[in-house]
Amino acid sequence: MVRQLAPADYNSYTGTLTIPAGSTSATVSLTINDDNIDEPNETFSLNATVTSGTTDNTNATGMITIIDNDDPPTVSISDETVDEGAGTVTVTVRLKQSVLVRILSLDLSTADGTATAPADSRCLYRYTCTVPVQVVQVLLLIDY
Ligand SMILES: [Ca+2]
Ligand SMILES: [Ca+2]
Ligand SMILES: [Ca+2]
Repeated sequence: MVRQLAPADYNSYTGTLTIPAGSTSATVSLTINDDNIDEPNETFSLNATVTSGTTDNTNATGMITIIDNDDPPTVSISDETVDEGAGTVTVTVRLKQSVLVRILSLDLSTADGTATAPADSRCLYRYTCTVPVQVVQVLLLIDY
């Protein structure tokens, strides 16, 4: 009997295999599924239990490694236009062309253009300022 369960990285497999007398091997074909996720190489195992015949061992395991073929995601930051009176500006850090399966950490910093910090920040007309850098809100989105 052969049946396949829910597919993901590979299709699970259950079946029986016969190695004929006079032979030293037989093969089984397992289905590997190509996804679009940048991820570490993945492994699964094929396990066998001897149900008839005489062998030195009754169980054997083979490890299958699936080598990832997807490029890592590209990071981009949105360009924004904001009114001076808005107080804050929301900037989007976006990942393109991949689905995130690992946590991605970014260090963020601002750099002066024609605007300078902190003079052009929201602290301009305040006597005290406790915000060391221009405040930005970051929203991490994922493009599928
Ligand atoms: Ca995969
Ligand atoms: Ca792929
Ligand atoms: Ca992949």
